Amino acid sequence: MKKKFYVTTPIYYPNDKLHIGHAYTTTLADYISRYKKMQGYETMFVTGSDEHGQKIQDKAKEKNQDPLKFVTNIINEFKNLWDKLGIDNDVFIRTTDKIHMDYVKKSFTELSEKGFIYKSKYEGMYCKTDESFYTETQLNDGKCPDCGKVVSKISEESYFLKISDFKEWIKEKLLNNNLLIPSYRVSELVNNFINELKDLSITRTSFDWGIKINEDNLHVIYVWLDALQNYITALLYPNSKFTIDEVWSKDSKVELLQLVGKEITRFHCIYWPVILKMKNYREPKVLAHGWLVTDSGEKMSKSKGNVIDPIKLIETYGRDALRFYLINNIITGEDGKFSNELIEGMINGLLVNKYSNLVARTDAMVNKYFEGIVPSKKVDLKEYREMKIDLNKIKKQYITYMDNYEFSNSTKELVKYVEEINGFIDKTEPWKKEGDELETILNHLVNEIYNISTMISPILIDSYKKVYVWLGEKEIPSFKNLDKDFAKTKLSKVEHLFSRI
Ligand code: ME8
Repeated sequence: MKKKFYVTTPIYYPNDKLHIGHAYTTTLADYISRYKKMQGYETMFVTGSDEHGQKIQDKAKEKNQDPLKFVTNIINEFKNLWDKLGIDNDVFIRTTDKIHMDYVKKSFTELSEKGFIYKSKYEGMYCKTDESFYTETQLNDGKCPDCGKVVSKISEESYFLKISDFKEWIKEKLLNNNLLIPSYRVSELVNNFINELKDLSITRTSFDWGIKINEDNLHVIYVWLDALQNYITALLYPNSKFTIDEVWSKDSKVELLQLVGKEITRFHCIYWPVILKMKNYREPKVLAHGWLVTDSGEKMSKSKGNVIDPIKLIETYGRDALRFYLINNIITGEDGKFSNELIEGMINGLLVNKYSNLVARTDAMVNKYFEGIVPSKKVDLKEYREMKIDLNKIKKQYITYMDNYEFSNSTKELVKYVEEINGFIDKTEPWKKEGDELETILNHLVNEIYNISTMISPILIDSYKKVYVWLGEKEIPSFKNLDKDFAKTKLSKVEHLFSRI
């Protein structure tokens, strides 16, 4: 039976267009999902939109639009972006879809019946931008610790989820169960949130743009209980490849990865595991990545107005270049900078000089010396031996990084490989060679380009195809098919891969 892999991104708020930060998370998810497919997994990849809540309702009102109409327009832009970026998700879940809403209502009833929900009164400091409550001690100078905006004191009747009953349980899970990577974020979470863990307010009466509960018609479900359950309800959609039980039951064999930005780790690593536990399901596995920041180190966010539109970047640089920058240049887990200068430097220095040129030079030589037909390996070349290219070792190291979700390290391994092959050209100077030696050099080059392009195919989704067309390669990329010999292949015309900016 095929191994199975389930990967999710946060569902983003459609209060505005998405920016490069959202593109970052979704690109990582797409990368790991395509990689797992190459490894022979059956994969399911979910992304979507988190459509309820006061923030959205207010924004729609500002525009004089019905909230559903307002968000639907924005969601079409989400989908357009994912399409342009080559995101290959299976399900796009909207929290306003009936499938999701019905489940969330039923879930409220189920959790009530199990005794995990009670009605009381909420008093606390609320940040509208982040849709979350903070205790006085969590505030920064009286302002929201996440976005820095003014919070307001709120007092209203609310239903609560008995999260605090699970304080010791979740602490133990966080400390011992690898629930959250990178692991250095665990102590942050335990120190800042677990010790003060309170029950979670899960309904509101102050706005009505939300899922109404069956039990009490004044209350709508407050965003996080609604939103987090998307990771379950996505499995009820017609395009779902797996069932809820397959993914979430305690004895599930499905490999799981939930990508989130570090600011929502708390929700995904405290509340979400507890909700799952209440339903008698397994724990999640969360990877919390860092933020994309501006040159001056400021987090890019809609509320700060310093965001970059990924559609424009795709139009200027192409999606392969953008995907590569996000995966390679931002150290997975840490904050990383993005600017036009930085991506242009990467494109010129790496994608053009090292990769695209390697293909163009090899193509030119095979055409010039052998009329476009890849020659055979004739001799054992000293320069090749000395490089000590060990494809199995490279592959193993690359796979280890990927299986540990060290995305930026995985590409470094491939960059090293490309650099060695470029070094091989510099050392052998094929234009000065002839006969068996020349044939052997060019044969090596073509075969290595195939290996590199295959391994990089989950990121450079258009470029690898151009290389495959050039080589007449019809198979879909797979680790099993590496190390082929293209001797005697008639090369097609190669489409240009990357241009200098
Ligand atoms: O939080 N750098 O939605 P959201 C990197 N609806 N990633 C960034 C980023 C940045 N500067 N800015 C945003 C929500 N992101 C909730 C989630 S899930 C059940 C509900 C990415 O639209 C990152 O993944 O505010 C972050 O966690 C997410 O967008 C926040 O998106």
